[in-house]
Amino acid sequence: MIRSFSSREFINTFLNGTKKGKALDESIVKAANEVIDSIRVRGEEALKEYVEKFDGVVPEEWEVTSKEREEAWNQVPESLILSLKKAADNIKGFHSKQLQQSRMMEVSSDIMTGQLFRPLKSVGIYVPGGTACYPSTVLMNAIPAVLAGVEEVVMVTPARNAVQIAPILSVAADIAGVHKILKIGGIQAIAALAYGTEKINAVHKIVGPGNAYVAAAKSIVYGDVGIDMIAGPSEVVIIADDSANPCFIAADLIAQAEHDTNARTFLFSISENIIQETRLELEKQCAVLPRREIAEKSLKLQSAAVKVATIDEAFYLSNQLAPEHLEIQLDHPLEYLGKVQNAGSVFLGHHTPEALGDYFAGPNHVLPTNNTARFSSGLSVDDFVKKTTYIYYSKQALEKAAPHVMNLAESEQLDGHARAVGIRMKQHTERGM
Ligand code: HSO
Ligand code: ZN
Repeated sequence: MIRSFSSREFINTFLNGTKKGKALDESIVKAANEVIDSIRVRGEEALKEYVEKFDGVVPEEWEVTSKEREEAWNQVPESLILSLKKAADNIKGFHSKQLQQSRMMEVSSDIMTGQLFRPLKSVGIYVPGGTACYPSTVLMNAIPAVLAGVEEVVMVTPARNAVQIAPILSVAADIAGVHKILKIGGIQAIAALAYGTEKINAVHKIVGPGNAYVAAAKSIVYGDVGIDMIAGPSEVVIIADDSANPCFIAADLIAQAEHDTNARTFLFSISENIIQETRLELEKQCAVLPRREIAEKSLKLQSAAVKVATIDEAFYLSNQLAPEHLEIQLDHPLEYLGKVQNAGSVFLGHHTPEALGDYFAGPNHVLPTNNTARFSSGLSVDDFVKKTTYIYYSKQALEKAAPHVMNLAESEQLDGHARAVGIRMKQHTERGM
């Protein structure tokens, strides 16, 4: 069920032709544009129309009340609440180390330059309802925003029959510190967050995963508000040699494949034996998997095993692909970190399955997909802060810099710029300073 490819075949099949254009379907973009334009222009009235059209019922109020949020706690098992809290602690611990202080880079009585770090004022977090209703995603998106100091973190998620959102999502939102939850999903939710309505405040950035409609909507509103990324299907690369356990490899490939039929799973190994045994294990483990159909389809269509000649070749392929997740199932895995150029997140050794990072270890599970780890990174506190630079020069410092600034301005034929400096020099001399 996992097909074999040579390195060259792998690159031709999985790398060439996976560009973003393909991700957004034209008819979906058209539909999204229509909904967004209506809500932007007509506000609440249009929002209600679309919620009714797509979800059947309009909630009485968009916002989940504090009473509803309290009640949700009684509907989630204690043990699950404990696990969510432990995960949240780890995620907070990891992300709090990403916080940066505003800083002066150069300080003298003459010259100061520096950077101010300021949180975004308001952020929207999209959380899918339906089958991909993941409390872990609430934690991963909201915790860095709250830590960054965002004043208003608003989560949007569709309600079942316009009544209740999934209690586990509400509890996760409380644990993460989400300020407001709105019962809206789909394109409508993105439009309402981006442009606001009479009852909903517009936010400055929208993050979080969603289906093709949500992805199209995010790409349309981008520019008027910030967005995190347009996520493609989830991916994992596993690099393994004979020290690896084929049961573990197969389990991790399946964990990825069960996400959806487009999820992509790759095994690069110097050992033909490991590839063969992993294949057998995949059959065995899929047979007893509740999401067997999804996983098998994904494994059949979107997976590859590549027998490589050397470990370096495995890393070469992985760096070309820039996978969202990279598992290094080799002994002494830390020694290989230096070979990683492009990857969203790396899982080291035989006892660090991706699932550990998806839920619990602390680093974010919102990661760049579809070859974008060549130039971008997973979600972090940085996504929720702006950096404003500042400069101070004294008279004397400006005097020293003036000839250079004026030279550069004149070379660009921007006399106004040169004069803005020159006029100050003149005043210095006229006033005898
Ligand atoms: N593997 C997904 C995250 C996730 N897994 C959520 C389980 N729940 C993308 O990194
Ligand atoms: Zn996962």
